[in-house]
Amino acid sequence: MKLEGRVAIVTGAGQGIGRAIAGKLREEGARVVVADKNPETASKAAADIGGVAHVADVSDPDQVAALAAAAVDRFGTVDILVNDAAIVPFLPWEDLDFAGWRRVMSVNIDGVFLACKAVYPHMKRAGYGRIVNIASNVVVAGTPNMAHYVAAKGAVLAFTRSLATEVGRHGITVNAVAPGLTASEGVLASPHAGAFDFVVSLQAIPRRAVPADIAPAVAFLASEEAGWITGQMLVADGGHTRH
Ligand code: NAD
Ligand code: 4PL
Repeated sequence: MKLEGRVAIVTGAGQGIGRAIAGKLREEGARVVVADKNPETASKAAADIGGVAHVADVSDPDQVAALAAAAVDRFGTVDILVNDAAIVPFLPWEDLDFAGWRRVMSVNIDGVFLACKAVYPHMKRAGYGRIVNIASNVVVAGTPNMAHYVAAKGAVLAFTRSLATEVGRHGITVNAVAPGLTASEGVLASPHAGAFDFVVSLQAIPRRAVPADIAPAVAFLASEEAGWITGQMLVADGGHTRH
């Protein structure tokens, strides 16, 4: 098992892609903190995969600090951080207002910043860390009806590259995984579900992506053996986009 003994925090792990990632890291031997703002799904996912639930809104600095502290209290350190929590909106440009823009920024990029800040002292002390940020292939495809989300994911990608440069000397890698349209609970309950036929027609592999398609890329980048890969974006989208 690639992640035996490692301690991982996965945000947004109550459902969807985050939950699949948390399950995969657990299967690979990691001790996993299943973090989500939703207490019900966090508890259920943690019970199902054999992880520990922690309720936290990643846009709240105090809650994110408490999340990292709880992981360290329980397991002694944090080796792996997966920033998956995000709002996935469907909103045409003409209906997008500043409050909606700010809300998406506060979760989708501020949340990544806060979680990285909270775990960094522990990774620096250990001289080891693996940070994997969930971006999206929308930064390559220019997907419509979510301009604020696309902008935030572009920020996640650029931040990934920059942070990687600053923390590499401490044995910490920082990478992004970029899924394409994926049948998570959130997407299936949104107007994005109507885009599957079109998106599948653009993919090299012509079927719907499911969360389990994304998790292995994250587990690889979270492993010790991926230590020479940093500042990168690994696109897992069935060949929809190529960059
Ligand atoms: P989802 O909506 O099914 O699940 C998201 C989870 O994040 C939920 O459990 C939710 O409660 C949690 N969450 C939301 N805001 C939070 C907050 N402020 N604090 C803590 N937890 C919060 O979403 P998903 O489709 O599984 O997406 C997961 C990740 O994958 C996101 O980063 C998303 O942008 C990315 N992504 C998704 C797709 C897709 O098509 N599903 C494609 C590319 C990238
Ligand atoms: C191609 O990240 O990557 C819709 C919704 N379509 O959230 C995404 C594509 C969505 C995507 C995404």
